[in-house]
Amino acid sequence: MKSYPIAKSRRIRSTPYTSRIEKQGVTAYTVYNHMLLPAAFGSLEESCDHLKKNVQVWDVSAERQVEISGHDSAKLIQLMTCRDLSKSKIGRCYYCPIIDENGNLVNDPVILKLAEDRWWVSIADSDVIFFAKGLASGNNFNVKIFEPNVDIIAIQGPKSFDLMEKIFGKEIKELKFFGFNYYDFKGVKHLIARSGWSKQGGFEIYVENTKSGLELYDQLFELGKEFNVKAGCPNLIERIESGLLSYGNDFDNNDNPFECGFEKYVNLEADINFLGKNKLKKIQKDGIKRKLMGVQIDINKINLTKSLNIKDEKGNLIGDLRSACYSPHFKKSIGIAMINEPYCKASATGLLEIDGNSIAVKVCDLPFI
Ligand code: THG
Repeated sequence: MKSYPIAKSRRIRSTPYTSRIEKQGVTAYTVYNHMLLPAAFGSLEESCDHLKKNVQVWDVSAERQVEISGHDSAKLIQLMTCRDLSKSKIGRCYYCPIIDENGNLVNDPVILKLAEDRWWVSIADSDVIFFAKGLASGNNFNVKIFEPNVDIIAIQGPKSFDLMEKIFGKEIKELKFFGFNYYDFKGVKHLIARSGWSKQGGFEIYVENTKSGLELYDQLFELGKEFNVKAGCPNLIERIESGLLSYGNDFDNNDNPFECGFEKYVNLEADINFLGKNKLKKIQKDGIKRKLMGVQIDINKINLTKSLNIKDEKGNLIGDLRSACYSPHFKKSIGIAMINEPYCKASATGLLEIDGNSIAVKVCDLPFI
């Protein structure tokens, strides 16, 4: 497929690291939260293999923060998510579905509790800031909402622990999954969380001091030589194999959290107030009619640019394929699809039309690995 360059402009924001990753060989961008997000550094298969064995440094500045602070901030945060945050702790990250008045998904951020009255909502690709501002003004909440100057660098892969120890000392290895704390780099404190959009382990550095962050970025590559460090980015193959879902690709504002397998983050029994709570109670009572499932696809190359219909042998629609890639691990193509009842169970089969050919599809559970 022929590819076309993105015409850069002020509207498609660069990051502090853009000039660096361009020197390091970024070969494709996507746009995420109106900002450049690297999508490839050469072959996705080679990058996936490298990520599983070594360490990569990712410019994920596009994971923007919505800062919500002030007297009613905890109330507003809870109003936005169906996950019970009443017992949440400072220094912890929480993966939280954001839900609208219909019980549908608006975003799936990581929420960081910085203080009892100060939060960062680390968003996926939708304009959560306007949703938050609308709710705050409609409810006369006493809050301040803005996008702070925070640009995340992710350090991912099995050797990320040794690399981070070299820079921040051995305390960094004691950080628990989805915990965060502040660590010193040459006299500047950086918020570092044990998190990241891969299942290979690692950290995310929420850089507020850009100058120090750029120095840190260069240091990671300097000290990372012995660990075979490379520039990378969220990897399509690794994230599909791991079942990490992508807002806008696998699900969007037409889908509810039960359909997307988020039920463990839906707390309908808790004594909390959130948007869409009654709608979600009804959806739970009535039961869902479709579900996000894994699919194995009988083809050795696939590049989705839109969702594709999956049909039964009679031509009836049974679902739509929303993400897909060739997986060297499984030696076949795999994908994430919204599958209708009664086909949304492992081992159901269907057909996909690709370039005029009919391709066999087999439904399976998520995650693949
Ligand atoms: N890190 C930060 N911000 C982000 C992302 C991130 N914003 C955008 C996007 N990614 C949000 N989506 C996700 C999806 C999955 C996870 C994190 C963010 C994730 N899930 C773990 C899992 O599924 O195993 C853990 C979830 C849990 O606590 O149970 O990490 O990556 N800063």
